[in-house]
Amino acid sequence: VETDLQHPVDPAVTKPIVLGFSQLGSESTWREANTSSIKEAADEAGIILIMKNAEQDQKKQFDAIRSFIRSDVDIIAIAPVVQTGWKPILQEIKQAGIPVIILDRSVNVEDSSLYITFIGSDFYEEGVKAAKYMIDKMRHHPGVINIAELQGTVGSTPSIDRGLGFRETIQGKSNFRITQTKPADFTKSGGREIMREFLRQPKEKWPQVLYSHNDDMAIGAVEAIEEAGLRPGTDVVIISVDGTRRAFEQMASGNFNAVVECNPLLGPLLMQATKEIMSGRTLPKRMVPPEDIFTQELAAMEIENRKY
Ligand code: GYE
Repeated sequence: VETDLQHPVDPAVTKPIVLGFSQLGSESTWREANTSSIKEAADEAGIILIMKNAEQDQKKQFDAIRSFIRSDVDIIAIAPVVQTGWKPILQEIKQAGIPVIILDRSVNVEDSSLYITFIGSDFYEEGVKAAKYMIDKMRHHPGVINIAELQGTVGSTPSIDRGLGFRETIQGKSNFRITQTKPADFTKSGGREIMREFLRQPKEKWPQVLYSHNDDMAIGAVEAIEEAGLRPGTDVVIISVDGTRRAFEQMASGNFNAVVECNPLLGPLLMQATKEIMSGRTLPKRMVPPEDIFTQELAAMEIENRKY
């Protein structure tokens, strides 16, 4: 072997890590904050990021992942649009010898060796928090309480688990009834549309509480509620999830009553995990960012602290 004396190999100069990231879409304020956080954190960490937006289409995620495999990235991160159907593609990645991080939403696979770690919130717990707030808030309300629910993307972990945590918490409390529930895809326009649909139904079905799986849909719903001549936050108690600055503004103005926090700023954690995996360290199978619930009382004060 000849050594190149003019260009000796400097062990201190290592190649930057290349991370392929399949982002599921750009449906919400949460998602925008998530995408920016990942871009910024990659920049800061000196990691080369190849990001592809799948626009809510799992097949596009598969295409993106295959392109990452072809260009031989060091590591792949996936924010999965829905939680089923991942086994074959994860096996392809495994065969290519590339480590995988699951981010934000989870995947339903039995073989947990198909990914290194899952970084994301406890959506079930978020549903529990929303229901507990509601039960307390409505404790003096006589009679049956109608609940309308705006679901997120069908088959997505946050929608499934936010629904489940909420339902299991109100189970056995016969005065609480979910009278209207429908997916609105985590979008503001979806929320407006479906809420209008709910309010076209007979008044007996109208909700005293709206539980929305994210802020954007709830903001859309506020418009529909006002159009119907009802006061959001008073005639309809509104509880939503994410905790965006916009949601805090809605709380401060009295339209939303409570917001369960779900943190999108996962970039720094993702980059840290990436570096640790590349340097051969083992990571916990699950990483959950700390999260809170906020109510109207403190909203105005908290607005300026919101980072997304
Ligand atoms: O709550 C919603 C977004 O997967 C946690 O997706 C995320 C959810 C978030 O569109 O706003």
